Amino acid sequence: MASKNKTSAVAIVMGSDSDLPTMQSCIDQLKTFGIDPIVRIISAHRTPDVAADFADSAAKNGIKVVIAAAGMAAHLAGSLASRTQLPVIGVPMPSSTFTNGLDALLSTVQMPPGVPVASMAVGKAGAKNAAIFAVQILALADDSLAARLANFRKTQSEKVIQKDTSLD
Ligand code: RP5
Repeated sequence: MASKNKTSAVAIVMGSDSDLPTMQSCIDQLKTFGIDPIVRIISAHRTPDVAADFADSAAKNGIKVVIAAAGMAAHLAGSLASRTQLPVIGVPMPSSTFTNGLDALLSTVQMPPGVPVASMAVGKAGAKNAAIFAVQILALADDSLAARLANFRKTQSEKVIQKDTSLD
């Protein structure tokens, strides 16, 4: 089914298809928790009307968390957050060779008081954390998801301990 028409508790919106290779880790991470996200390419600047329609209808379409990824003057997360009460997680993309993502980081994180965006780190680390953070939000009302999250944390710890032990 085309992502435009499917339903999911999580929507990933990115400003350009050039963001997709970075955001693939977000999609993949969500899928490990059994969440198949809606994935859209919507630009705050190039398709502002589509962005407004998406944000206005997100909650009534069953979306619970929006993940918004954009680079350069990254207004996507903030502009979506201005039109929905859903939590919006921003992921700054390292698309600009000029600042390597610092521009997008500041554009995403420096929201004026009253319209927050939960900003992640720049690039793939932020993309992965956005998925985990979305799961943490959804797990508040989903015991099965909370159990999967606990298992993820346990496995992650075990892997580090194993690496530490292997140095002996
Ligand atoms: C942003 O501008 C996009 O999110 C992307 O990170 C950046 C460059 O876009 P393209 O020129 O690659 O389409 O809006």
